[in-house]
Amino acid sequence: MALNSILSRPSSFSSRNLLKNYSASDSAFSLPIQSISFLNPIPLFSNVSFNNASPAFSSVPVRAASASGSPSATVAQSPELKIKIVPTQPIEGQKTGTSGLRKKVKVFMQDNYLANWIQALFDSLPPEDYKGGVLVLGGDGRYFNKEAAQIIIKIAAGNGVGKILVGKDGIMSTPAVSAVIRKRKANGGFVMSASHNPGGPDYDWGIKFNYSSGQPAPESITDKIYGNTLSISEIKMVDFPDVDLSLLGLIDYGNFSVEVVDPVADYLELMENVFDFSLIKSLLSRPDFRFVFDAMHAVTGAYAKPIFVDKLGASPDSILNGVPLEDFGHGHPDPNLTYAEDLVKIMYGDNGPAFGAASDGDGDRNMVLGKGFFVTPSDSVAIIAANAEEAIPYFKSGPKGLARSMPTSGALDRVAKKLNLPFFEVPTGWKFFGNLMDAGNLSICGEESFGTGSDHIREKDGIWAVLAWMSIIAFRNKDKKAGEKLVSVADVVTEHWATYGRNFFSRYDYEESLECESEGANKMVEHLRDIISKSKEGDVYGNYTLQFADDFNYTDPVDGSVVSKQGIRFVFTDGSRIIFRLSGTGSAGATVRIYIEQFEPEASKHDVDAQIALKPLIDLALSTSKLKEFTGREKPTVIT
Ligand code: VG1
Ligand code: CO
Repeated sequence: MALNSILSRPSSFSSRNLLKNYSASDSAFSLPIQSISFLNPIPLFSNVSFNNASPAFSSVPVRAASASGSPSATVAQSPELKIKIVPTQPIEGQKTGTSGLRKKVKVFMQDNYLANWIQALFDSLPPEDYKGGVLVLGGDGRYFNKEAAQIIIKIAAGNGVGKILVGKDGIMSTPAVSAVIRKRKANGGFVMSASHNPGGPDYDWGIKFNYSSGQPAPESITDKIYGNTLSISEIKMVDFPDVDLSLLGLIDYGNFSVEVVDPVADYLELMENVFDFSLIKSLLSRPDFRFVFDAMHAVTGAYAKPIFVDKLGASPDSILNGVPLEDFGHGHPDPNLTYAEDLVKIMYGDNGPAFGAASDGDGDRNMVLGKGFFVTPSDSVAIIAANAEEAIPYFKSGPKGLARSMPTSGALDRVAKKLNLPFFEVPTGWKFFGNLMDAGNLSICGEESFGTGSDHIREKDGIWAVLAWMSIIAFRNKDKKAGEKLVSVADVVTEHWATYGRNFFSRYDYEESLECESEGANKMVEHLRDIISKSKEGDVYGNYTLQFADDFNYTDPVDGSVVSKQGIRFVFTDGSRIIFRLSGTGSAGATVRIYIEQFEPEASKHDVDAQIALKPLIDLALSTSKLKEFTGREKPTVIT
């Protein structure tokens, strides 16, 4: 019998028969399984009968009071847990991408698929990093998280972890997991999420691992995990019954315990230390200021009400899609102009509110909008950095340094220059910021992909970014009397452009689909690599003259580690850039991303639509790459 099928599921779990319907041997299950290969599947726990199980403990564990103050009881005296060694075989294709391992949920539901990866992870860590230690477990509430949580808990117990802190119902946002790891001095933590990818039986699932600083595991660890997935032969686990994650409290199994915690408390406390909540409250309680937050039926649904409504006084109807759902209400929980449709309609509609924001599946991304006005993420991080010292108490001595991912526009560079701050350009993916933060060289950073954050944790942070923007708007309006015109989001952005110049920026995404097969996308990349190998300074591209073209390499200034091939860039003499990358967060096929940027110092030319301002460069990007020829794609799926 397979592990997945012996795990008891809550009866409320609607699709508990799915596994039966989609077992590895079932011919009906043909699409996703093609991407994985079971070399010789040995079902997990094949020799264990759960009904007459000699459960791994003899007395029923008792839930006791937790740090978060829930029901108190006596802790059960349990003998040492019995560890079960379960034979397994390697499964191909378990290599992590930009942020964790992401696959179709049905791939993860295959026998041992998740269990193998989790065991490979423990096999990759030095024992002192987890034996008897504390790990955090959270997730975005997506389909399969409930089962996955039980698998992770049982394997953690089997590998000698001392304690797991789990968010109630398995819910905890990515930034909150990072915050809890840091606050509770845990050894690391898991996030069960495929982030902005859609969820539900036909969509995606994912897992990320963060280590003790709260930072996403670096490639040195993820490479080791991948290596171990190729040679794994056994899984260590304890087969106690599923843990009830719906009640707060401590469940003690003797040498292992599970503490179900409030996913919001530690995170909220941190936010109260970073920001001036009374300043933000003064803005949200103004009758002439309206705000709306779209949680996209994802994890920030659990955070929005306690923070924005209960603490900061926003009206309850300012939260849209505030209940986390396993399939995100059939939505694509990616906060951009295409997928955050509900919010965009409101903000661009008649009588729209002054401020709108959205967050993604796992709560680490953000989109900020003013009334009928979109703030590009590249501008957003620059504006937060420029205003942080006066508007956000955490930065009262000024930021230590600034950083952005390579494709993100140069707006932040200009702020760093003006404020005379250390500045860093890193590859795409939040894991590259952590070392700079730990070394005390970096405070505020961001990515063009709706990720913004600071060294208050080691992940990008959607709600933090919204609170940062609220702080800036509140600070600018703090002396405004009722009836006076308020400084708007658009005012803050246009003033910023007037001071620093405007970096016009756009990203075209050709998202994975049957039409965008990996083969065409890979050939396009080969073609581009061929061009850059022959290119030289002074080459003429339409109206642009090439300064250089390369495939971005990065040497971490703190630990000296090197990563290469992080994106093909064409940089022109006027500072304009065209960048090409393949996504590392998809679950099948290929997603091509094209990033286009051009700087405009003249304020009189700032009030132009980015698509118009960038048209010549966009055309150049499409013709140089021969994208249509290689991929057959006529149009991007998402334009930012
Ligand atoms: C994308 C973004 C990248 C971000 C990553 C994880 O990666 O471009 O900037 O760090 O997603 O974000 P890629 O490889 O698909 O371009 V999240 O919120 O999905 O964890
Ligand atoms: Co995310």
